[in-house]
Amino acid sequence: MLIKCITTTPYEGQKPGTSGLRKRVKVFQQENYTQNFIQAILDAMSSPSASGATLVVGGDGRYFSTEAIQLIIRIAAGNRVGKLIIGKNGILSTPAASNLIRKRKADGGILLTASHNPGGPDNDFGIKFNVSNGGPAPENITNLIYENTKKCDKYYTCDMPEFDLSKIRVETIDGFIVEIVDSVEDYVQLLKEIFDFEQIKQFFKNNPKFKVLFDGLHGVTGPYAEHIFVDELGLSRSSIQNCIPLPDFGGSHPDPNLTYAHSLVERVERENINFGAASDGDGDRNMIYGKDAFVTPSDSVAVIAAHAEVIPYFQKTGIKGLARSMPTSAAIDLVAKKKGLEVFEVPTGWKFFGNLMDAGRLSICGEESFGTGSDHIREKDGIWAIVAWLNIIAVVNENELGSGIKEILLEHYQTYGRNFFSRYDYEEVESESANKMVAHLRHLISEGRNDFIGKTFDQFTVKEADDFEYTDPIDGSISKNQGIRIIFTDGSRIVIRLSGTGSQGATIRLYVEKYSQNASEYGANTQEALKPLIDVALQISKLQEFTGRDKPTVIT
Ligand code: VG1
Ligand code: CO
Repeated sequence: MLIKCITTTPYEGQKPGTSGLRKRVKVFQQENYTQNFIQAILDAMSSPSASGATLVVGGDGRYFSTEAIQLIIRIAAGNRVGKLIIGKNGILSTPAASNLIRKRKADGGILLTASHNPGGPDNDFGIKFNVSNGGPAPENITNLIYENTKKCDKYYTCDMPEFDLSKIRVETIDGFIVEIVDSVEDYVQLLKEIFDFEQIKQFFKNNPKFKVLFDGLHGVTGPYAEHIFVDELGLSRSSIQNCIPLPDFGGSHPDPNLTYAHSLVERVERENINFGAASDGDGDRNMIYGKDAFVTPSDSVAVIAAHAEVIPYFQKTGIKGLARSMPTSAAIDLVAKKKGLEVFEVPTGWKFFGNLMDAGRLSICGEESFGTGSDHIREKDGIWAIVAWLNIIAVVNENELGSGIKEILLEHYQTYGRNFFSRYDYEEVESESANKMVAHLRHLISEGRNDFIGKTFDQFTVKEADDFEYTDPIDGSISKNQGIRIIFTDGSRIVIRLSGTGSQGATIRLYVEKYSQNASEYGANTQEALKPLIDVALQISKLQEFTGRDKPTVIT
């Protein structure tokens, strides 16, 4: 194996965002663009350095994945990486990759995904680096990767024929080991250790009228779902749809929400399906949807936390603490309060949960963006959340079928009150106007602060306002400017931040939350309940004035 040093020039803008580097495929296809970034990742590794390290490699199978994996194999060999563990055909869901890193005690992993962003030659690709705990690299490492990209003038590679990714085996090439592993097996094993598969299976057997539909949206979860829902839990094949992973996700948006998972939503309503669920391109997001009952992700994680004692894994480990990302509704905080647990509020992005989990202070956490998970791995986990709901439903209905998704939600509201929550996304806004809007908001809450606090808009009076700053309780690292928060005296809240996962222009996210303990409101329509608050958010932010947008691209 002849190692070669190739001269290259740095590219601008290779800054990892909320979850890795995400750009158009065409950007990654530029000469040495992908090579530079991979070299920058390997150079950011220390203790151990890349030389001699073991890395897991895989992704959601989107367009350009196999080309990228061939590059990674050669550059890893060029940097004298010890071993690569690669999912068969390059396929690993993000949760499965996180599990594999932990199980095999690897030093990290390179995940090839742009999550829920569309795929194909004209759409997005992404590369993310995870560290040895199985979680996304923390900010000090992503910053280092970025610094490395800015001065990247060479990379190491070697001459090697195309590596066959389709056969499970171990190959050693001059001391460099490449192992191709089954993409699904270890992950299924993990879930079987966490949940009571027998009880769920029995529940389906006892209640043949309880209908389930899972939608893989042609993302990576198809093979995982087939194995778990059909082979293990005994559901019929017609209980899963869009479960063949496609490099372009069948031309659609692999994002499990009411807009993009509409085929699931329509079937659930038309066929009276009791339990509908979907997952995103790389398998870390989930949506739970029953007839007439959409579960907001903020509620979903709160419900799972409230019922966690029925899940065998938590019976063993106990529930160490709960957490949510800042824009996520405070529904889980109320569960923590009732159970006497610690609850943490971290910036957007899963990387902030890892330290708390490693320190034994966090068991269950979630994000409003359809992300739910636990300390079984260090990524959010779509199928985990779906099976968690099924495990809860099986136990709650042990004696008689009476509680579906809707009943469980209502019962939750009766115990804890209801946190109405919605997010408005304004996608591909001109960066300059988005930045101007943020500058306007920063000005409002800083210099103009004295007259802003106490000011009344419609029925809402401003109590506090800030740009969220997080100090990691474990390592003390500080993350600034994580989103503008405006909190009103009645506990309602507006949050505005710019997305860190887009690949074109800017995406403005506007989050609104209102808490109610009035039982007559629990059945209310979310958009109607939040209308006055949304109007105030638009008034304060001057969003329309700055961006020219009179309505959002997506509402969740
Ligand atoms: C979005 C979500 C965030 C999530 C991230 C990655 O980030 O808001 O909650 O962690 O995507 O999800 P942003 O910066 O665009 O708001 V995924 O499924 O890409 O790994
Ligand atoms: Co994802």
